[in-house]
Amino acid sequence: MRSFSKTLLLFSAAIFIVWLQGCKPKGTQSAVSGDAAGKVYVAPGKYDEFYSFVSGGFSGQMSVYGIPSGRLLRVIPVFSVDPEKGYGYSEESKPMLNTSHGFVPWDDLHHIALSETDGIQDGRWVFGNGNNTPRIARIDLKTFRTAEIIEIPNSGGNHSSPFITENSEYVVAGTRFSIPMDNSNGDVPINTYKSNFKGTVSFISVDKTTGNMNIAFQILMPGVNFDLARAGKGKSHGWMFFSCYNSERANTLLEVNASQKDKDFIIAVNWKKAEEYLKAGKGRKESVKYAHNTYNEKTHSATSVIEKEVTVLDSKELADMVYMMPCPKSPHGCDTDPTGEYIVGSGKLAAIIPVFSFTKMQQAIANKTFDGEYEGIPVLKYDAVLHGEVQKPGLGPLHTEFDDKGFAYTSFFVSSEIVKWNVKTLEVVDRVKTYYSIGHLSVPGGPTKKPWGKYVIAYNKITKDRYLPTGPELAQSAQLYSIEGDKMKLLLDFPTIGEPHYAEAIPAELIMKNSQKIYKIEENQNPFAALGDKFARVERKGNEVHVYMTSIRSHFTPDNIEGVKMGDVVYFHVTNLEQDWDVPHGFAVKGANNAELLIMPGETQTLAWRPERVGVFPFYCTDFCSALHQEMQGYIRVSPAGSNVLISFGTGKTDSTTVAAK
Ligand code: K7E
Ligand code: CUA
Repeated sequence: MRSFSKTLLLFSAAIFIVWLQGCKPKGTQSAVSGDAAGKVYVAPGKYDEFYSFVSGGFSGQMSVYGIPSGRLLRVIPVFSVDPEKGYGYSEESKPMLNTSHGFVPWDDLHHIALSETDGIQDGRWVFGNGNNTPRIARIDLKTFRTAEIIEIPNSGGNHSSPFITENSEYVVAGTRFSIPMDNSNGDVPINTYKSNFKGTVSFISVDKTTGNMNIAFQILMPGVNFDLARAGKGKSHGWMFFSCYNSERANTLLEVNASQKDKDFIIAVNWKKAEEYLKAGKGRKESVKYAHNTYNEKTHSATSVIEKEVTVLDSKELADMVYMMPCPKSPHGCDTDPTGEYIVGSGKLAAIIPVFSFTKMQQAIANKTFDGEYEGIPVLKYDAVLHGEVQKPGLGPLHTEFDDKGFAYTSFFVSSEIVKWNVKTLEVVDRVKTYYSIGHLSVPGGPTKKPWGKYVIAYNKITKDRYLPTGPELAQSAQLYSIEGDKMKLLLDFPTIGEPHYAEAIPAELIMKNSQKIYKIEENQNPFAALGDKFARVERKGNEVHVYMTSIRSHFTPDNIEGVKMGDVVYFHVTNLEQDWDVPHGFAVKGANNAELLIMPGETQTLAWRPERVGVFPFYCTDFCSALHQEMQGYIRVSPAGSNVLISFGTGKTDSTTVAAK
């Protein structure tokens, strides 16, 4: 009886949905079943089950969402300046964006890699790539702040990056554009591509304790375009797999000229072998130039060092290190399953999905089952390394993630769907529509040895009618599906920031327990810190005026400053004396050609200001910090050059307002 009325209810709900769709603009579909809301509802005051780290694409940042609610928790500034947090504006953070090209305040962040121990996400760090000016960033998940950025030399467009090995031994980066190498004469005709342009893949080591990155070695590769990659795991640990396109090595109109051959390659790199060659001194030291920037948690300051050398191993000269597996056609995603046995290549223009077998690949290498070579690198016979092909999966496969039950989920851009298939039998078992034109997809833990499963999230490229219109540009659209049952179920749409490509989700408990609440004031080693109101002062050094300022609810010390003259550079070194969680103070001054500072409890940050006119300039706290936040303000007086107004400063002095400096 109960089930009958339930069926009736579902039936009438279905009619209602059909009726609803009829009223919607063409193309808009909901297809959500009745219990979806309950599945994504996280009650006020409750936490989400997963953090999802989402790349910001052309925003250059990373954003953090709670899953299943789809609530935006934070935007982490990485490669782009962020005035909200003073990132790239404060003197302390500017060096983070230094490169061999100078200060580059923007990038294009596509891929996320969470650190792993034994192939399982460990919640320590998250890495992201800068696609434009080749860089990799490491974000510390204690603070959700960018801790390190390393530039990649011999690279043009760091797309195939960062992909991480199962114990975070390396994050790996393949160049999207092949280019003349940095130490060669770069001034060559572009149509000499085939002779002068080369590719590289870089192995950046990650220190087990500190996370610090270093370029361990680069492998010189044929001049193709590297697209994506995945590390082997389990039995294939020690190998890295890269997809590449443009095996035609075209340098113009790639749309046509790089789509000639019906197969490109998955390139398999034996990095354990590369390590042996490196140890045996087979690497070539090459002079290059790249920036290596680190943020020091004690001084709250970044430093940038220009490094001058990199070790290169040549794939042509060193045997048994690199092999090519033919892969139809212009592969994009290259993904390894949780066991490490299967390697999935997703050819954007292919009608099938090829799945390669690591065991067969090992046999083919042992038996030298080659199909000639490509630029000096052995090409393995397609049939010899193939586990099988997924037949009629959909149109335009891009990326594949895995669950904990032996299933793969592949995104299809052209046919706008996620297709679920059995990794062993290659049978398609389910498909759902995405709205619209999905790019990457993400299963929590999906790229690791231990997928957490439960959901798959679609990151769609086209939004059209999913949200209220907001002029010519619409919010990017992500969609959450349940994968707990046999059939995938759409639960939620949520808007995202920038243009997300990849994202990785991880159980919240692996991160939240380590989350830092404040910076301890007694550990503050910023050379410009004022560790108490009594240390607040203003000092002139030639035409530099250094204001050592403190902030605490609800005043600045000093809040009246005089004696600045035209031609001076004023450095406001603001120390936030608070030691409570979630009490940042902001700092902004009228007319500054700069952003605000947002200073965390116990931290010191510096704003440089070059006054361009005489007058009295207000400054104030930008972050609503107490009932008297609006009172948290002050004045700085700027006199003409050559004026005889002495430096003086104070807070709460009502007679002459200020105290003259010695
Ligand atoms: Cu958008 Cu990984 Cu750059 Cu595919 S990539 S979608
Ligand atoms: Cu401090 Cu508002």
